[in-house]
Amino acid sequence: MAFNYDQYLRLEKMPTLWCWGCGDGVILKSFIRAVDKLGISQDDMCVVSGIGCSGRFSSYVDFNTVHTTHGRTVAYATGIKLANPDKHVVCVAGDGDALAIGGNHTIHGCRRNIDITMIVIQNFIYGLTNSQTSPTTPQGMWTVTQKAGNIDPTFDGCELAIAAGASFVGRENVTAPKKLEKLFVQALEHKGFAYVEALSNCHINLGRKNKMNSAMANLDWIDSITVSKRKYDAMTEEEQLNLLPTGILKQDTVVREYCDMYQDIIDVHQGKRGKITQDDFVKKI
Ligand SMILES: Cc1ncc(C[n+]2csc(CCOP(=O)(O)OP(=O)(O)O)c2C)c(N)n1
Repeated sequence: MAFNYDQYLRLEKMPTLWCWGCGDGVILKSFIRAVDKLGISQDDMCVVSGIGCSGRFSSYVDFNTVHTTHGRTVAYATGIKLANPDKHVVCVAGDGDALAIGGNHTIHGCRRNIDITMIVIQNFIYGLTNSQTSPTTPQGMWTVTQKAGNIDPTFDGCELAIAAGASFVGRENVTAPKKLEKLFVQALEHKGFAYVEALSNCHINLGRKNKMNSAMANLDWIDSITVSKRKYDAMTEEEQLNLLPTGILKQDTVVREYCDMYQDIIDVHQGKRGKITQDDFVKKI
């Protein structure tokens, strides 16, 4: 029987404001299936989104939701998680939201390794505001702010998250919704900061002047630049150039999670344990 999404949706908000053929709907449905698979109660889930097409995510799902300011999902989510460590807290942000205006918050969420799942909807462009260059726009592409072609070097959000200390980093493509669902399950099960990049199409704003002005053409292009991590690792550096590996790119289950460490502080103040020392952070291998 086909999966029934109704229980998890705010049906009064339908139809969505997303463009016809936008990958954001695929990501939303994959996420809902992941939550359902894990049996997480809707009351135990909080979705925090920023501003952008991706920001609409929190309007459509029937969980606890917060539609925050541009680039500030991680800041809000950190407060929510520290006050409710037993709940699942998920950020949803666009590539502009997560890596441009919100880049600093993303870095420090990763560094703290707080138990938040961050879904970055990576469509390579500022979608909502009509095609400005984002940190992930490939060099040479047309944007409304760089009509002669983008000269800015391109950011790899997953590499950034790995370097900043996120304990789970993964990437998947909307053309593989089952894999995306599985990656969301793994990220939600992981205790620590999970950075998940969902590659999505924006044929309306990225595609319109970059020779892929249909959803299929944009998705074909995304397919052409993605390769599984297993295959990617077997390639030479030259072959890897301009390709994005998919799947789980990093998982560290040993490093301590921030809410757990925060509990240590509470315990110190309640006289339940001695002061925190460097030994509290020695990795158990
Ligand atoms: C502080 C602030 N600066 C700028 C904006 C304007 N703005 C709204 S959404 C957006 C970018 C959206 O791009 P992205 O985050 O990649 O999300 P998408 O729409 O592609 O999902 C911008 C610049 C804003 N709302 N608030």
